[in-house]
Amino acid sequence: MTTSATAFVGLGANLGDARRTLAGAARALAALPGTALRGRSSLYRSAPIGSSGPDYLNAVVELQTLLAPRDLLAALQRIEQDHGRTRPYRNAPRTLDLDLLLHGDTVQDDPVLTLPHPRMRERAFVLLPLAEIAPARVEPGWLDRVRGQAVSRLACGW
Ligand code: PH2
Ligand code: MG
Ligand code: MG
Repeated sequence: MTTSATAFVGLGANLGDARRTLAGAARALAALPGTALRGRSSLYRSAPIGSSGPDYLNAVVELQTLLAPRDLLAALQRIEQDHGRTRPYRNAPRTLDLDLLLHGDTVQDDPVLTLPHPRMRERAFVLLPLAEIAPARVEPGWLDRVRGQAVSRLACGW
């Protein structure tokens, strides 16, 4: 039997019209087969961490999906490419980054995909939007550890 999972995807962009790109990406996620968009955080702005270029816009969305983790990852990479993503070097500025943060309660670590996302706990730009839409998925104490990272929630919508 195919089972449906609740998945969380982190979105980021710091090149081009980031807000428009994130909105287009959310539409593309909602259009994936067997997938519904169940929630979206506010938009958050932050300086690049371990990266360079303009400030990032970040957000997190919740999906209900029949896609298995690897199939969803492949779909995220296709959507990144459709939005002009290039990978000239690690952490390069990007038009669109889609990170699979959580897929149900799946725990896995292989060369293709690690779940939960291995760096999500270190990043305020992931934890703050995730806590906004799914506080139960953010463990007590995680937010305290990223308190030094400046991230601002935008009042404007997507
Ligand atoms: N993504 C990175 C590296 N650094 N910094 C911010 N503020 N937002 C990001 O999405 C981001 C980053 C690698 O994926
Ligand atoms: Mg990323
Ligand atoms: Mg990524």
